Amino acid sequence: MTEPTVDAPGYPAEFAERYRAAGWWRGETFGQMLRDRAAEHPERVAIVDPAGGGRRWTYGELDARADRLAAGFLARGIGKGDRVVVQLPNVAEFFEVIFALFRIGALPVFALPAHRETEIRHFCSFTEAAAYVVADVAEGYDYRVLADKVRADVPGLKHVFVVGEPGEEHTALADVPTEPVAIADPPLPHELAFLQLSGGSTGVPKLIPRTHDDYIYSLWGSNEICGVDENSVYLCALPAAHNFPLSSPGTLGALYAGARVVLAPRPSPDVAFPLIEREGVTLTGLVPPLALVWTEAAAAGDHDLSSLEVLLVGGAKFSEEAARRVRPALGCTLQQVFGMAEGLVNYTRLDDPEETIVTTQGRPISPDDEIRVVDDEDNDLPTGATGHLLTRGPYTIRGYWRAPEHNAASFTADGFYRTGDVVRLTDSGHIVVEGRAKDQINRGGEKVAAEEIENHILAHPAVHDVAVVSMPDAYLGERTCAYVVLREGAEPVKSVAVKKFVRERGLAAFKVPDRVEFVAAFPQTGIGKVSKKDLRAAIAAELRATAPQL
Ligand code: OOB
Repeated sequence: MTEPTVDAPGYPAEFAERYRAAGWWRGETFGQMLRDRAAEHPERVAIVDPAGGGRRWTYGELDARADRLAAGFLARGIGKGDRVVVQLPNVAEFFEVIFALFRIGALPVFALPAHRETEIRHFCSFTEAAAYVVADVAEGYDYRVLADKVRADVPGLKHVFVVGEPGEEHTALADVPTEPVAIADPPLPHELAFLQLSGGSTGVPKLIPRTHDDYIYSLWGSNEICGVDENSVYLCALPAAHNFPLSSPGTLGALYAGARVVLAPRPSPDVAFPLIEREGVTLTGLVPPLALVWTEAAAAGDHDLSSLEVLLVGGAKFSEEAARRVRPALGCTLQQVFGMAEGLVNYTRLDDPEETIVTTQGRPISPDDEIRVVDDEDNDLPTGATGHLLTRGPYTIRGYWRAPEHNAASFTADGFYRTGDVVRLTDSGHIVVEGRAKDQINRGGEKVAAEEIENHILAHPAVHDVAVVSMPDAYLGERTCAYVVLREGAEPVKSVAVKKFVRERGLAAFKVPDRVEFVAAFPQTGIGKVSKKDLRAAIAAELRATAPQL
């Protein structure tokens, strides 16, 4: 049964029945999946954590740890349905924590290590989180200080659990596990497993409710397409909490297959290449800017990367020129991935012709993924025409969590998700991403919602109006440009001061505008709205005019 709940619209019963009958939804849960793998091969290594002193946890060990931590969470009053914000770097505890939460039916809320107090405060207060899990210090940043700031503003947040050395008001995660207990009310396959973050185009990030059934389908569906089996070794180079390295096929896909997960503390070649060589990594996933860096670094030839069979690239458009360089440079097959945390994931297939691999963003995982390409009035367009991508299917959500107004705008009445992506379909059914209609900047895979940054800049006392747009960038694909109109009579402000102002409001660094331009007024559209199209054209022209001549 998947009737709508108070928190989010579920899959209508007729669809749930269809997805079960088709065999997509297998009635599994994450807690049971780990239990099964541990029973099948307890001694096989599940997680390799070079940052954590080179720890190697077997399936048996991960399973036992998750049981003990689950019991400890229950003993501290965290139970089914409770939300727990998890913000961890790529360390083994990330998996111990999420599997413990999965087992008791508490919902991890997946924050990224880059998030700062504004975002974390929102996640904790909006989800009424019972707990927040952080590292002590990672990449030189002290998350305990962040936790204290958040807790001061969110009194309902009862627990802060720290991986490593806790602060005074915190609990060391290592002190939480207790003797395993039987879980009285374990989650059911159709129930929510976690809340993922949306890249978003609105003032605050929206939360994406994913069920055990739907997400697990995306895992084994991805495994089949990407050739992941028990002999695979997946390198997690991107932040583990992001949907791409989590599930496409990602760490959870690898664990579903009984494969090995290697955690890279950073994605740079100096860290990742020795790990590939030492651990015999067979596949990994990267955003386009990193894929470029890797192809260049591989040419130096200092490391044996011959174990690498598949490189998945997604999160932002991978240019055809860059895509063509992958196979010669890295000696592996490229798989383009066009996915979204809301659901739909497309892959080029391993046996697609090279031209398809380098010129398209793949096709859906499931025969039951419904794809529509429509015009501005939702009329279906003929194959090959460029239009808005709408989708519905066995692992695409029917609505955001506690967001009825957004849902009315982001979904059609019959449940199709409006992706905000502008695409066309090839005759072979592959999707080519041509652009975007949503008000978002895709900064090399990191999504910046224009409205969110505009709201922060508007809080500056000298600012009358602001419009945030993308500008082309050779490395990241896009960067962020804020056009600012100052208040009449306001003291002149420098662009660095605007950037500093945004940074000091406690936002992830990738959201600070790369460039700030001051103008007297904005160009307008025919009906008097700010014309972002003209602003984008203006900054692109300016960049061309000032680019160093080759
Ligand atoms: C992935 O997920 P999100 O939720 O961070 O971002 C989704 C959006 C898409 O709607 C699209 O605008 C863009 O990111 N995108 C791409 C792309 N992959 C994602 N645009 C062009 N080409 C691509 N290959 O980014 C994500 C989730 C799962 C797997 C892979 C990526």
